[in-house]
Amino acid sequence: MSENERLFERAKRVLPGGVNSPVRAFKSVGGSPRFIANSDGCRITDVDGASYIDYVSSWGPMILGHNHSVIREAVERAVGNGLSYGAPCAAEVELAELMTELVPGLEMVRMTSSGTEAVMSVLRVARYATGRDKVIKFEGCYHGHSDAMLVKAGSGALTFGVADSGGVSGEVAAFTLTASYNDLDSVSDLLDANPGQVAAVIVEPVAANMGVVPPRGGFLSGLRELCSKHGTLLIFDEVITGFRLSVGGASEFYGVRPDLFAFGKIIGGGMPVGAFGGSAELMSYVAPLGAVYQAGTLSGNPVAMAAGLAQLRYLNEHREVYAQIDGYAAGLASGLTEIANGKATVNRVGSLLTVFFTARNVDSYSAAKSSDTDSYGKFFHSMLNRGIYLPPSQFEAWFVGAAHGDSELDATLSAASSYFDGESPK
Ligand code: KE4
Repeated sequence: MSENERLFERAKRVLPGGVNSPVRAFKSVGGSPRFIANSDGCRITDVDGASYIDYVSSWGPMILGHNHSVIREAVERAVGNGLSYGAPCAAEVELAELMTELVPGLEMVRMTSSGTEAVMSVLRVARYATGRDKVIKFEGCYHGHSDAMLVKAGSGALTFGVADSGGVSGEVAAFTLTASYNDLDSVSDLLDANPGQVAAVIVEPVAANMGVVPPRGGFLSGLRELCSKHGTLLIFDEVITGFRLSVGGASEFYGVRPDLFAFGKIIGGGMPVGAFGGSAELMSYVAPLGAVYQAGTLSGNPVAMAAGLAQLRYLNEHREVYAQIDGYAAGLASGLTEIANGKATVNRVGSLLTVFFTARNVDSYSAAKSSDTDSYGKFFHSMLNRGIYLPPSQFEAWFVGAAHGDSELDATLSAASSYFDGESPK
């Protein structure tokens, strides 16, 4: 038995499913997860000493690669000054100042310790600001695991949401309505059916949690217009896209300005950080300034702030990184498209991509769900065995970072060729 398997057996005795986050368990691709011992650049190494080119990148934070010297040194300095104070520190001010400088329309932020917390809190602000209870999300979009976001569409006759997880009460679910991504009519229908009742529409500006599905032309601007018309606040969940698509995130990349934002991942540099924000007016509702209570023991933690600040400063001062990672992802996407030769569809936005095992054009959740997940599982393990670590689910994004280079691109395409050639009839 390998050390990975020994650890997984131990883990399953004390951690539900042997993991601290479900997607890590390899359930949708089969097999046992790899327990990672260390990481550097674009590579991770498991406890059995096997090394992989990493396209999970901790699910997005490691845009500069693992163990980047600028981030490591900033963390080492911060650790020398103490781990946590439970009191304000300069780094949280500096990170908030940089974020509000970089993101158009972002005037004030509150730090949290996860993206889930950021989304949960920003929805509370939206409900208070509008005096309305309902929110609209999109099927297939994921916004963390707060109750109101673990909801799916009710039956056709109903516009009320129904729980999409155990333990979420029906009463809570009823206030979350579900629309179809890239389908503006589905949003206007829900807004018309719930006049004056919808506090917010929350959207991943680039859907990445159904796999990468780009917004159709006019979709995001259409949401902006619909929300303005109905007095509903538009929330961009930029936990993935924030500071990834550009230094100003998706709102700058697409030129559409939401009322409120949620952030995470990259602003933590690998440490636990989330944030939410918007106009000073809307954020003035947040305690202790206003009536919306929101708090956190480790919010603005000095070590986490140091990591996020180091990464964001580097991205701001080296904006050529965006062209570099987008260029790598473009080469990877076009290479994979050619190699798959119609057996898979590759979607890409910036440095995010997904290989969908379907011949269909994937521009909706239903199209994404038509993918053959068994084939993805075989592809995943074929690539893993060749030293390429992909997301262990068809419905996730691949994350390219600045440490991925030509040799990794060649190795990835070569491994993919071995899979697809092996699949082609002789
Ligand atoms: P966290 O609570 O995991 O920090 O963030 C939740 C979240 C919110 N919004 C978006 C758009 C997200 O993608 C996420 C979390 N992303 C997943 C990956 N698809 C995290 C991986 C995991 O759950 O283990």
